[in-house]
Amino acid sequence: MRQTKPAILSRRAAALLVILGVFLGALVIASKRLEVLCLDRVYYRRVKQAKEKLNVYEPADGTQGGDKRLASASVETSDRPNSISQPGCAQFPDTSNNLLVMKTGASEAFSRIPIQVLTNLKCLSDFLIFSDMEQEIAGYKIHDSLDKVLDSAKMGNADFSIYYRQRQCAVDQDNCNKHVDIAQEGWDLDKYKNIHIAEKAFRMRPSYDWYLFVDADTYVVWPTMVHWLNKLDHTEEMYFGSLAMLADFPFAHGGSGYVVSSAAMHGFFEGKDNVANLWDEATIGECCGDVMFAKALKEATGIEVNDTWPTINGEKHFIIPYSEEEWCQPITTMHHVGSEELSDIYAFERERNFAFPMRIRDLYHQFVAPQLEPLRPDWDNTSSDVLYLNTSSAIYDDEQLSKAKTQHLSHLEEMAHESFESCRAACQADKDCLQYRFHQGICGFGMRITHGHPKPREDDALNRWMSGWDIDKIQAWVQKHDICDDKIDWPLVQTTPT
Ligand SMILES: *[C@@H]1O[C@H](CO)[C@@H](O)[C@H](O)[C@H]1NC(C)=O
Ligand SMILES: *[C@@H]1O[C@H](CO)[C@@H](O)[C@H](O)[C@H]1NC(C)=O
Ligand SMILES: CC(=O)N[C@H]1CO[C@H](CO)[C@@H](O)[C@@H]1O
Repeated sequence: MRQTKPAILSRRAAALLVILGVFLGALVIASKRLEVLCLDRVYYRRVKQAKEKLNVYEPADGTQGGDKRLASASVETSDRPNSISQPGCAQFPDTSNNLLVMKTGASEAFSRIPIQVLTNLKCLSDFLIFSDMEQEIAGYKIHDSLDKVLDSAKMGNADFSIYYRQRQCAVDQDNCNKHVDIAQEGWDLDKYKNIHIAEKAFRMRPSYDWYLFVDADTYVVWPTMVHWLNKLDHTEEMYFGSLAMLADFPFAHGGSGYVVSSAAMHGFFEGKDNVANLWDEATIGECCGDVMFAKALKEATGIEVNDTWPTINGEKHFIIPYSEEEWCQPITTMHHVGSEELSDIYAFERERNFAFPMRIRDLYHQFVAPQLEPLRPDWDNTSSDVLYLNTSSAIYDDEQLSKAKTQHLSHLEEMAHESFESCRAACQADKDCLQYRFHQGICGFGMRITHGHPKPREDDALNRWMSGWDIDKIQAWVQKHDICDDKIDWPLVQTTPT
C-alpha cells in the first residue's frame, strides 16, 4: 500500500495536473484571443480615427466608392469625401472622368465652401479646393495656390500683404479682417492664382478627361454638364467658357467657370516644371487671373478660347434676361450664387432627380414665374433695352444716351420719362415691352424677362427705383415660346445634318 499510495496519488496528481494544464492552456489561449480582440479594437479605432482625421469616409455598404484615377496618381486623398453613399446622391451623374477645381480666398472660404460641400460637392467623385492659405474647413482640405509664386513677384508687392497678414491672424479671418477693405485686398491677390491652380491640379490629378475651374460662388448644374462633356472629345485641345474681352483679348470668364480638356492640360504642363512661374511677374501689371490663364495657355500652346455662352453662364436665375435666343438652351453654370440660392437650386435639381438637360427656361418656371408681380418699389429689374429720357437735358452718360430712343417718339413715349406711371403707360402700349423700370427720370423698357434685385429705398420720387412687369404680355410671350425642340443645341458639338 505504502508503495502503491504514492503511485495512486501521483496518478491523481498527474490527472489533476493534466486537467489544470488543459484549463490553464485554455485560459492562456482564451486570453490571447481576448488580447488580440482588444488589440483589434484599439487598432480599428486608431485607424478609424486616423481616417476621420484625413477625412476618408468609408462607404456604408462596404464597396469602394473611389475611381480608378486616384490609384494611379500619387496624391493624398484627404480632400476627397466619398460620394456614393452620401444621402441625396443616388440619382447624381457619374462624374468620375471630370475634376472640379474650385478657387476661393481665406477671407471668404468659410462663407462659401460649407454650402458647396453640403450640396453638389458631396456627390462628386473628386474635387480640389484652392485658396490663398492652407486651411481645413470642417475636415475638407483647402490648398494654398500661391506658395510657389516667385519671390521676385511677391517681394515688395502690396498685392501680397494680405497673403502674409492672414497667416498671422491670431483669431478667425472674419475678425482679423473687420477693419480693412478685404474685398479689394482679396481681389488684388486673386489674379496670381489661376495658372498655379491649374498646374497644381494637373500635378495632383493628371489623368482626368476634363478639368472644370470655377469660383466658390459658382453653381454647376452637374447632370447637364456631364452629359455635355461626354459629347465632346477630351483628346482635342480645348478651352472653353463664357467669352469675355479685355481690350481686344478674348478669354473665358472665371466666375462663370471654364473647362480645359486633358489634351490642353497635358500640352500646357506635362514634362515641364514650374510652368506657372513663367507668368508670375507678368501678372503684376494685369487685372485678372482668368485673363492671365488665357494668355499663358495661348503663349504656351497656341490654344484659344471657344465661346460656350449661354450654356456656361455668368448670371444666375434671378438676373438672367430670359429671351428668345436662350430660352431653350441648356445651362451648366451660374455665377454670384449666394448660399441660400445655391441651396435652392440644388433642391430644385434633387426634386427633378438630377435630370438633364436643365434648360434656361426651367429656371424661369421654377424661380421667376412664381415671383411675378405687377410692380415692385425699391427694386431694379434691370430693364434697359431701350431708354426714354429728357432729350433736352444734358445729365446722361454715353451708355445711357446710346440706348436712348430719341426719334419718332409716340406721344406716350415722349412722356415716358416724366413718372413711373407714364413709363408704365408707354410700356403697356408697346407690344414688345415686357417690363419697365423708372429711376432718375429715365424710363427703361425690358424686351426680355428679368426678375432683378432689391434697391435701397430713396425718399424722393425721382430717385426711387421702381420696377413693373406687364404680366399679361409676359404670360403670352412664355406660352408662345415654351415649346422647345427635343434636339438640344449643345455648344461645340457638331450636329450631323440629317
Ligand atoms: C474654337 O475656337 C477656335 C479659335 O478661335 C476656332 O478656330 C474654332 O473653329 C472654334 N471651334 C468651334 C467648334 O467653334
Ligand atoms: C428737361 O430738361 C430741361 C433742361 O434741363 C428742363 O428745363 C425741363 O424742365 C425738363 N423736362 C422734364 C419734363 O423734366
Ligand atoms: C443687376 C443689373 O444688371 N443691374 C443693371 C441695371 O441697369 C443699370 C442701368 O442700365 C445697370 O447699370 C445695372 O448694372
